[in-house]
Amino acid sequence: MLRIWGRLSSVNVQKVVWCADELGLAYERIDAGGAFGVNDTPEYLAMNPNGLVPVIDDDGFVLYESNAIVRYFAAKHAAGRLWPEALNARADADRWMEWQSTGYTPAMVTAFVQLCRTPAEKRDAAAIEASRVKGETFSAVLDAHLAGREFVAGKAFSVADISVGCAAHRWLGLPIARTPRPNLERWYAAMKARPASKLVLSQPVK
Ligand SMILES: N[C@@H](CCC(=O)N[C@@H](CS)C(=O)NCC(=O)O)C(=O)O
Repeated sequence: MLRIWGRLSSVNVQKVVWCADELGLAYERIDAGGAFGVNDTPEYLAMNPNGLVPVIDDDGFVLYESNAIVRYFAAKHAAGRLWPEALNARADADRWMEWQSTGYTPAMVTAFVQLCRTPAEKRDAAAIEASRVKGETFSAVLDAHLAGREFVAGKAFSVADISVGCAAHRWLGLPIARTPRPNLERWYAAMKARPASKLVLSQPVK
């Protein structure tokens, strides 16, 4: 039995849920984190001492860190497909997952927290703008990369599309002014058209 802990509004939980749906896995998802709590209980902290979501329990194998979980699912259920086996192709997909988790998502996190989780009267306009500008810089890199490309890494859908796709979903859903990015927007529309992304990419950014 596969269990996934985490609220669907979390970008990191979204990656794991989209990947599980892409692979057609049967799972139970338990809301945790944010207003749901759960992630501060001793039982939860025994699974993830960081107290963050997501966490999975796959027949007794407990794992946290969203990108590691996505790669675990892909390696277990779609070897050579969602996570390429050829070394260079695998490194390319891994590179974009790192880019998402260490660059793109952190760039926009202040804008997200300020605009979606902070009461209007307590918002810091300068911090929002600085974060928006950083998000634009990363979005420009992704847009240029996607010119003439159907997928983020290689010639087929991969784990990189899932991780970067969830970050792009947040970026495109933020209530901010954005520079049009035709390649990014075309690729995102294609990601959104995938049946397995329906649950995740229809989540409001909040
Ligand atoms: N590097 C971790 C980051 C996990 C993380 O920061 N999760 C956030 C939600 S996106 C969280 O648990 N926040 C506390 C909460 O939701 O209560 C991963 O990719 O899984």
